[in-house]
Amino acid sequence: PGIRPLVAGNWKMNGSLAMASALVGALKGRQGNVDLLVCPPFPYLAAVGAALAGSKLALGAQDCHADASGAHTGDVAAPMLADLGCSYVILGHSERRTDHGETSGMVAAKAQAALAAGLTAIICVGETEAQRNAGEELKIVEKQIVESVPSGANAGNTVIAYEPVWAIGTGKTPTAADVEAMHRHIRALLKSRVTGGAGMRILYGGSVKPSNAAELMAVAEVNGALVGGASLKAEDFWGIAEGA
Ligand code: G2H
Repeated sequence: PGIRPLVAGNWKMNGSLAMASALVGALKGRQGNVDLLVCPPFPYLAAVGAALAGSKLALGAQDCHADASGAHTGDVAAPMLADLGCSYVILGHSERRTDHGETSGMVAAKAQAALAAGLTAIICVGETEAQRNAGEELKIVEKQIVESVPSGANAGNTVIAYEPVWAIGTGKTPTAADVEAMHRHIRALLKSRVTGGAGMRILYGGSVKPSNAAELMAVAEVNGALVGGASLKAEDFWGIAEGA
């Protein structure tokens, strides 16, 4: 109760400078009853940050390194993101766990770096289809949370995003009852393990769109959405925000 929803757009590896400025231009004047966040690819962060100045939209990135600086060619450090005006960073998205072999231990180290830089970490967890079919989803997600959430996490600096891997970009979504069972399980775990766990946001992600947002966002213990494909169009993203 009383948790203000967050609707976060994860642009993934999509867009262009022109698209980024058009999308932000269409969103920046709006202010609903939720917090809105856009997470563009690294090369567009500075431009999007400048375009967002003075608006209520927050800026976030899609990954960071676990070290604050150093010899890590091609990587981006959390203090650099803070420098650019980011207030959030998405960590441990299933695409990074799969494409880059990120383990929960690595995600925890990145999250620790994010918190040290003053960023809010959005830590992603979720089961595969095979794991759900085997009835292991609660156990798998619990293990991911235990291993991915760093010790300094609290309700102000960390957000959990539950994204069933089989629902990502597929158009498939779990039933409201399945989402509720998972989010209640996560809430109980956070309450028992994390400072302020009762107030930590738990987002749902995976094929959220304007037509299903209101139903998903009305589920108990769902405190917003992490939106991929539908965050690339201003009207869709706004439609989701209005449903939240
Ligand atoms: C899940 C989600 C955003 P989509 O990855 O993180 O993507 O909404 O396209 O399923």
